[in-house]
Amino acid sequence: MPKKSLKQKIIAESRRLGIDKIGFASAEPFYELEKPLQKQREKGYNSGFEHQNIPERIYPELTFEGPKSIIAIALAYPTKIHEGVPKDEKRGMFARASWGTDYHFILEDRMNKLIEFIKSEAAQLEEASGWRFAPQVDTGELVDVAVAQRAGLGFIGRNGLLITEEYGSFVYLGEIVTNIDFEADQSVPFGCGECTRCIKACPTTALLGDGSMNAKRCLSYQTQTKGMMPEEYRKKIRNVIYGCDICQMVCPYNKDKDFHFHPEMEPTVDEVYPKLQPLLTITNKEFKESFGHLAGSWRGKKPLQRNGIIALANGGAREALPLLWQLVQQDPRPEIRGTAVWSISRLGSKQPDLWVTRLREHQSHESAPEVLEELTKAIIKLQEKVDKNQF
Ligand code: B12
Ligand code: SF4
Ligand code: SF4
Repeated sequence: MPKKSLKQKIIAESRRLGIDKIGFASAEPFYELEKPLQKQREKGYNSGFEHQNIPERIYPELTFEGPKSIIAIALAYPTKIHEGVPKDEKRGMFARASWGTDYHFILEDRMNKLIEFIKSEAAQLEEASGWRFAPQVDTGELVDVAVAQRAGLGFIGRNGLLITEEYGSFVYLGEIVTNIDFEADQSVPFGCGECTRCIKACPTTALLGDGSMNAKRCLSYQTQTKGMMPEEYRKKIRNVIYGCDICQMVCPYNKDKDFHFHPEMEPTVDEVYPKLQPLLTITNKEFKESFGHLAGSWRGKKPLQRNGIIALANGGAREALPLLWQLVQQDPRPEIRGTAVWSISRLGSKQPDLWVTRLREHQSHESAPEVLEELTKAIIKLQEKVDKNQF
């Protein structure tokens, strides 16, 4: 069978399987990424979540010998929730890439089905016995946006993300490296023009202007770390306890983009806008049941709880003070105690003398350096308030 007709059959099948966009690229090395990847590493601008072996990122032949093509796919995800978000109590928010079932499972499922289809087509062909497939999404060695760009799914914007014409950047990406030689699609030219909206809107100046970023300054990264969050980022996350959507929300290519093609991706309000106080004392079992299927739970509950404590302070939730004080006294995790101290220093300013007394008292029971540091800063801040009130 000529490869062209196989390609057409794959495209038709991809539609049937609920793959929103598909493209074909050559499996030539990604030489153009070598310098940016090295530079990012030298400067310490990596998040640490990306695949660490740079040659494997550049050379698809290190995935398996003799790859010829890469099939790139994109699935569009919703940006608006249909349910209203109740104003009952303070809630956090997961960024949109963590709405519904973890996209890794959804894309893996689609790619595996597509591979099955190609294999079933191949069954009639002798040459097909040696065909190989390596599907990957996010955690694989390749740079997903670079593959998608080469395969013609869209262009890489100044926010570093793959922007498609039809769905904007609110798409998940995956790819299948294969040794079938497909005709490659045309890549899409850079489409940002003179626009710099995302760069101006990024609250931490993480975006460097050329599509690259200092990932350590990105709020998405900061919400996924396990230790204390550096103070400069705490107010900036507002109530978002996982990820950040700002450089996508401001992008003109994303205006009015909101696709609900995949039932598994539909968010429910209590999952993606969780009530913050209950989140802070949830057991591991409850956490797994309520949030375990979200992409944003991959680092476990601690970072989300830490961010939830910050979000309570950012939302002025004084009603949470008793719970925060309980955490300071009882939680075994220093990051949780330390962050709760910080939130008390902001929420306790109506009764600064009470909180100075309590926090001073607590200093003698505390041994973790990060908590002691937060206690010192909180006491100074609240004492200033006490002094000011006396005049
Ligand atoms: C590590 C990682 C992160 C890190 C670092 C992000 C980063 N940009 O490097 C953190 C945690 C911060 C992160 C955040 C997010 N991520 Co992320 N992340 C990844 C991951 C696993 C690796 C990325 C990587 O290799 N970076 C290192 C190198 C490649 O980046 P770089 O040195 O800056 O190089 C870039 C520039 O040089 C530029 N470039 C090169 N040549 C040219 C030419 C021109 C003209 C231009 C403009 C640019 C350009 O392109 C290079 C590639 O981006 C990928 C999955 C994968 N395997 O690829 C997902 C991935 C990029 N993430 C994704 C998503 C959804 C997000 C978030 C939106 C999630 C959220 N809501 O919080 C944010 C967006 C932040 C942002 N603006 O990038 C999606 C993006 C989908 C899309 N439409 O592009 C991916 C592809 C996962 C997936 N399979 O769907 N992520
Ligand atoms: S995700 Fe947020 S913090 Fe990260 S680059 Fe975009 S706007 Fe900046
Ligand atoms: S906001 Fe503007 S500069 Fe940024 S990615 Fe979108 S079009 Fe490009």
